[in-house]
Amino acid sequence: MALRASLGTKPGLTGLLSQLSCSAHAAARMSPALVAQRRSSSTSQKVKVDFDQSTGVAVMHMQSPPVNSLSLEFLTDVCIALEKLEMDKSCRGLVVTSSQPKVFSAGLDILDMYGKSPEHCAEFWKAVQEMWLKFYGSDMITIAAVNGSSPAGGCLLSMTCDYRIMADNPRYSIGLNETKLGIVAPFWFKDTMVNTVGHRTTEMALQLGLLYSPAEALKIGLVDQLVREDQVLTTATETMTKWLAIPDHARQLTKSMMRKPTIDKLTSNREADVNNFVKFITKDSIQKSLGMYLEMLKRRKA
Ligand code: CO8
Repeated sequence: MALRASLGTKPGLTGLLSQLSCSAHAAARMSPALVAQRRSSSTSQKVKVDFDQSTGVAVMHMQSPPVNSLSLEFLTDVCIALEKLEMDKSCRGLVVTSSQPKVFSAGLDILDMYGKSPEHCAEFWKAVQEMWLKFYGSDMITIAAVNGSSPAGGCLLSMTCDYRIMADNPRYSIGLNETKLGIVAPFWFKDTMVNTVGHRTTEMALQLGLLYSPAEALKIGLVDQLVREDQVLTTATETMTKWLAIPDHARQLTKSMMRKPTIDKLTSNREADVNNFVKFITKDSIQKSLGMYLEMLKRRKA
């Protein structure tokens, strides 16, 4: 406890075992003036974070136009923002949402995997791993406010969260559609989906590269709740209140118990996973598939 106080950081899931007595409640009774002072906002070009210290809840707005595709630069900004929040002991919950119309995130930036050097691909993949490790292993309560389409890496990002609320708009879709691009979701994408919707559903979803409508996603448990589009963020904030009522140490230990084996599988194989990715993605046949997919995206627009 003393260590946590002096460093001003969260204890970390492993450190929690020895710190079961730590305080679980950040919300203090404050005057309105003090409450106003305790709202802070930090912005990189692509990530805006609003943190309300009176509730201990931050909202991360992804604002990387046009479609929040997860480029190396964007992933780096997201990881830095997340790291800062994780280090702040007063931040207990995080809502992740999109500032872009109609899209939560278009997944990994294909341009970071197409026509790039092996060195660049390796750098990029390390950043993808880092994002997943940080979100999936976060001590904070994480809620995805999915206010638009969320294919592939976008779906992965939302699945790393503890709870998913999606806009009930049949034009939106969510899922791991990698096979449709001629690429293969790596084992930790697969594991995250298995942990979310179960083995059989994942097996079909991954092989067929299925993108689900919000109603279908709710049915298979890929998202937890559908609400009207203009209510996604407010519902996320309301839902957060319920999660905040649980003592942090108990919830965090439970989260760790559920997720640690999946996380350990990647952390003990990170380098091999990077090498596999680079070897796979730089193959001529895979590059050709990605090129065709990019063409298809452009044609569809025309
Ligand atoms: N990466 C790069 N650029 C993209 C991406 C992307 N993922 N998605 C869209 N764009 C580009 C489009 O090409 C278009 O560019 P331009 O304006 O230059 O023509 C621009 O963004 C806007 O796109 P749209 O006009 O299509 O926007 P819409 O609002 O109509 O549609 C969608 C938004 C639904 C998100 C649509 O863009 C879409 O379906 N995008 C593709 C999504 C996708 O399939 N992503 C998969 C990425 S791969 C991944 O995340 C996991 C890879 C795991 C690798 C494993 C290897 C071993």
